[in-house]
Amino acid sequence: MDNCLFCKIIKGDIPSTKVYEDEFCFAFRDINPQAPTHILVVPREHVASIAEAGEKLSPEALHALISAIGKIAAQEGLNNGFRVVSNCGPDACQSVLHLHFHILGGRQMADQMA
Ligand code: DGP
Repeated sequence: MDNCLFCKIIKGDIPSTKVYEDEFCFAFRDINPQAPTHILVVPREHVASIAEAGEKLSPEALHALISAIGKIAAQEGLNNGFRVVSNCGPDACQSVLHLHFHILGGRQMADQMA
């Protein structure tokens, strides 16, 4: 999608620190990290959020996204655990309308999720 920030990052039109890519996914470091490790995993295909991912993405792409999260966590040495967050819509403060999973790790997370 032409005016989507994450589509531009996937295409390389906007620079990012890539940590992983495959046929279906792209992952890069968050510009405003909220933990020692903070990575965004996104599908190459534009979908706005997880609310429409099940309908719009192929089973292969959905599987690749979940697999990528595990591979990246291992690659980053998050052996003591990590948190995965996908903000969806205004109530969750989603600011970029291209589905993304935050991988947060490298410190003890708060007990409360929100
Ligand atoms: P969310 O609020 O869940 O939509 O998260 C969007 C995230 O995207 C937020 O943590 C900051 C990150 N972000 C925004 N613009 C850029 C950018 O240009 N580059 C990178 N690497 N991350 C960005």
